Amino acid sequence: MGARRTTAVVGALPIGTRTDFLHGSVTRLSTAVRRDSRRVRQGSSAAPVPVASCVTVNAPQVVHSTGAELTWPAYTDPSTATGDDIVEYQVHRSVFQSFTPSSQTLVSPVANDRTAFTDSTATPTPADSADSFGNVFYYMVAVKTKDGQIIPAPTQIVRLPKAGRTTMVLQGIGTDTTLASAQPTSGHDQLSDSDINRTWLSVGNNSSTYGKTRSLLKFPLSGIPASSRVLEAQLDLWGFTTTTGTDGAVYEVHGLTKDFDETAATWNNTTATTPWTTAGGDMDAAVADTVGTVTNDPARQSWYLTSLAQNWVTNPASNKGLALRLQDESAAGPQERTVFLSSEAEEAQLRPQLVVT
Ligand SMILES: [Ca+2]
Ligand SMILES: [Ca+2]
Repeated sequence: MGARRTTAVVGALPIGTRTDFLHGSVTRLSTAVRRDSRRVRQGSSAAPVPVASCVTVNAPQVVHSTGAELTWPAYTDPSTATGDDIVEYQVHRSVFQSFTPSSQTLVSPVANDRTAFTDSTATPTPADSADSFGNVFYYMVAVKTKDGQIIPAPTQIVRLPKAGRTTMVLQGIGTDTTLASAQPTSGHDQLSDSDINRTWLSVGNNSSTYGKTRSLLKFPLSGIPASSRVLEAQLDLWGFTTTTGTDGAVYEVHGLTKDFDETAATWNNTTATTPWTTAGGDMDAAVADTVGTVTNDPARQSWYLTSLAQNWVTNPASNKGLALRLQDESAAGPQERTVFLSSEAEEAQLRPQLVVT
C-alpha cells in the first residue's frame, strides 16, 4: 500500500479566453499547466529536448521492482547519408532528470530492429522498506549512429514499486462519459462549450444547461492476473476548470453495478435501449473514496480505490466501471461543477488514468 503521493504534472493546455463551460462568466485560462514539484507521477515525461531525430521513450504501462517495460517509436533516418544511419538503440537510466548518456548510465544496447526492452537490472527496494515506493529513475533511449554519435532524447520518469510488486498504468485506454439530469435522454461523451464539442467529463449540480452531472469511467484490468493482490489503486483525473457557487462540495467515487456504453449512455439509459434501474446510473451505495476542496486551478485530483479494484481483479465480471458524483447533489447542498479531461482528450498525459500496484 502506498502513500498518497504521485504526479509530476507536465503538459500544456490550450491558450486563450473562452466562455466558461455550462454557462458562466468569461475566464482567462493560463497558458500552461503549473508544474507541481511536490508530486511525481508515473508515466510523465520531461520537457522535450530539441534534438533532431531523437527517439522519445513512451510512458511505460508496466513497471516492475527491477525496472520498467519500455517501448519507443522507431528512429527516423534523417538523410540518405550513411553517417546518420542507426547502429543500435541504447537504454540509459539515471536518478537525474537531465543527464548526458554515457557508459555510466547505459543499461543495455538494443538491436536496431527492436523497439522494446524490459529493464530488469535495478536493485529492488526491499518490500519491508519504510518507503511506500521504490526508487525513482529517469529513462532515456539514445540512438548510436554509424559516425559514432550518441543522440540523446527526453527522459521518462518512472517510480519503481518495491520488491515483488508490479505497477500497471492504465491511461487513455478506458471508456468514459457524462450523464446529465437536465438532458436525460441525450448522451454526453463530449460536452458542448460555446458550440464546440469538448473531450470533457463533468461532475456537479449547478449547471443551468445540464442540471446534475455525473461522470462514468471504466478501465480494462484484463492484463492483471486474477490472483494478484492489489496494494493500491489510484484514479487520477485532470481537473480543467471548476465553477463554485457555494463551497464545500465533495466528490465521491462509487463502483457501478451495471455496464455502460460510453457513446449511448444517458441519465436514463445505460445503453441505447436499456434503462438504468435508477436513473442517473446504478451504483454501489458504498463510497470508495472522496475528494473535497477542488479549486479552479487546473490540477490533478486523485481518488484511492484499492478494495474496489481488488474486486475487479479477482472477479473481472464485477468490473462495470465507476461513477463520480457530488456527495450532496441537492439544491440545498454546496453548488459546484468541475470539468475533467476525458479519455479522448488531446493531451494524452492528462487523460484519466488508473495506477494499480
Ligand atoms: Ca542515413
Ligand atoms: Ca469518452
